[in-house]
Amino acid sequence: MTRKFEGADQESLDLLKKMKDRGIESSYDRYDAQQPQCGYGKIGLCCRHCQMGPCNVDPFGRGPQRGVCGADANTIAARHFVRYVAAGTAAHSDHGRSVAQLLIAVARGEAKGYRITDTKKLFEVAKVFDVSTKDRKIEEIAEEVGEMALAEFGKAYGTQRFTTRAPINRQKVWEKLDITPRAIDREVTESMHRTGMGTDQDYKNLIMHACRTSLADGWGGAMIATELQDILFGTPKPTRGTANLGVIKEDEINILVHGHEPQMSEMVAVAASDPELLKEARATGAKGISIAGVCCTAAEMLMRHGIPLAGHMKMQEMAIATGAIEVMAVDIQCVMQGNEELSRHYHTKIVTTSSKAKIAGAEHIEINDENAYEKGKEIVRMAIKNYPNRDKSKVYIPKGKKSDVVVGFTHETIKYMLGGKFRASYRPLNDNIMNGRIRGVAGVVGCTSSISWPDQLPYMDLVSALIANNILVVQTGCAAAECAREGMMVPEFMDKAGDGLREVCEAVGMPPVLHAGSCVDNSRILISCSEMAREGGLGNDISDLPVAGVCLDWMHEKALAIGQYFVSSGVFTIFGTKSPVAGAPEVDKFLCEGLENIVGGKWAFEPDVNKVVKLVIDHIEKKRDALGINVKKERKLYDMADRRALDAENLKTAQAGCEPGIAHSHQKKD
Ligand code: SF4
Ligand code: MSK
Repeated sequence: MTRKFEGADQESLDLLKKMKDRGIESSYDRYDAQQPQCGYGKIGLCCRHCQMGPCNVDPFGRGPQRGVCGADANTIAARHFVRYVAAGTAAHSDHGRSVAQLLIAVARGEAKGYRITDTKKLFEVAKVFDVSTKDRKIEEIAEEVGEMALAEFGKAYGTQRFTTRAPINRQKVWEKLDITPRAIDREVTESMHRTGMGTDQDYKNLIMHACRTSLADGWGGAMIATELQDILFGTPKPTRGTANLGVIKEDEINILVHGHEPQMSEMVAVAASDPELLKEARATGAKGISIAGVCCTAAEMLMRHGIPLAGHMKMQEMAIATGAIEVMAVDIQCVMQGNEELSRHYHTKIVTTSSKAKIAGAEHIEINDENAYEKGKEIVRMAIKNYPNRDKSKVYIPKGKKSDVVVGFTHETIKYMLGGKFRASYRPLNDNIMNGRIRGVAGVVGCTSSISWPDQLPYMDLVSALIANNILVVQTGCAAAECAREGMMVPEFMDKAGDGLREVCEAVGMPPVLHAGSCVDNSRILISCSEMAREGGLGNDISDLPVAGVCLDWMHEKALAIGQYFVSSGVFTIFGTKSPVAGAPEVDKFLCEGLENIVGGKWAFEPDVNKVVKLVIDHIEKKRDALGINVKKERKLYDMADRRALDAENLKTAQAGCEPGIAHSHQKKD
């Protein structure tokens, strides 16, 4: 494939050009080398779940229509989809499990360097878990909360406790369908069991289990990760920072932290400010030690500490190719194995830190709850020692954009910003949606991938169009990082919003594009949606809200699990690729149409960004119509009878403490 090295994101393109000129392979070269990729696999028609296979089904009807065991296209595609969801759920949830274990260790005084930061959040979670807080020490409460969280993974009976945070009507939908998630490990295990040879062979039954498994992610493992991380490291608040490759410092020792769990990155950041290590750093001639983040670790560090964001998933190679990285410390998920080979062309050391995620050829410094601070120091010292090996002739740090960002818009922040410290509530947001200043809310989340060349900025195009149409955008993960780099996450960007949205942003002083965290933090969006439904005026279930979810450039299984838990929670969710089950039109139709009548949410798969914009707007307007909040007020000359009727209505609504016209919808539903 012929690639152009000029266009949008010139910084990344310049670095890719340098790699190419030096004969260094990138993920884009590997992507090209993989073409044409397996057509069966792309559309969900390849099964290799047993040794009689791999089996393919010919989508054109010219070849086999069943696998050796007799599995048809629907079964094969649905099983393929369920395994995606199960793998994504496992990834988020295993992350959540580590955080629960760390919380217990901290509470027991066994984790040096960590502490409990947000006791308010601890009390909130304790309430959901029925943990008594009366006359108890913080450590006692934290230990029991940690134990309860850990029990969510393997308990023999009962369902996920965080599901009780959903609106009552949503909980009833799940109960009726018997998809309220049970133990997280059970749902993942059952997914693997059902999708093996000779077990579940009814695509609808399989997809309903994908719903339940995904809910064990969003309202289980992922939510545990987010909430317990907030307890340990602090619930993010609006914080300023900078984003893009230009945050890498030419005259300092650069350490990149990459992956997902803040356990490692927090300790490396703490160690980097150790006076003794700073002294050692300066002795090498460097001006200091600089930490920057890549991928979702970047989001965690940026929103809690303002530590700069170097780039999103597909920029990890470009960051190394600046030639100015002494150490890239990684933990879990979204770390390319190609980094190790790439690092050998520079002086960069790749350091793995998790026992679950080693890379052949990379250095391994294992971080656990007990040794994290000491190991963090070891990593920093390794970077200091490596600094003299930097080859200045290979250093190229793009001097282009280095964007300011304001991040940290959790559901708590949104509530406080809109409602004020003493009356924190979603009421103003709901009111502004009802009066039409804000048409609705879109969650634009998820990955970036090496499928799209850097000159494509799909999230930027989408988000720009949505805010221009007065749709408030909430972002997480690498999608958020793309928009952060493009300077869209500052209050000044409100100038690009439609009049209504701009008016609200001006009044509150917030950007029209809100950064809500990493990919595991999509659970924050579920809570925001629940609060909006609970606040009243926008229906009484998440599926009634004028909201939509979008992920354009998805690559990880986690993204599909997130999409499925949004759908299962009642949200219309659009992915910017062809359907991963396109080879089985009945399964595709069930996901994209049938599910709406069952769970209230549905999928769409649409690679054209302009069409995605239209899908979001049309859906939001459809929901507004259904809520009756799109009624255009006609000018009316009131006669006396009309006035008397209006007075009577106003009196009635004043007695109910409500505004005219929205009396019923203002009442809290549960
Ligand atoms: Fe083929 Fe059936 Fe085995 Fe899949 S489970 S590989 S379709 S025989
Ligand atoms: S890192 S899962 S590319 S968002 Fe969370 Fe980014 Fe997607 Fe990985």
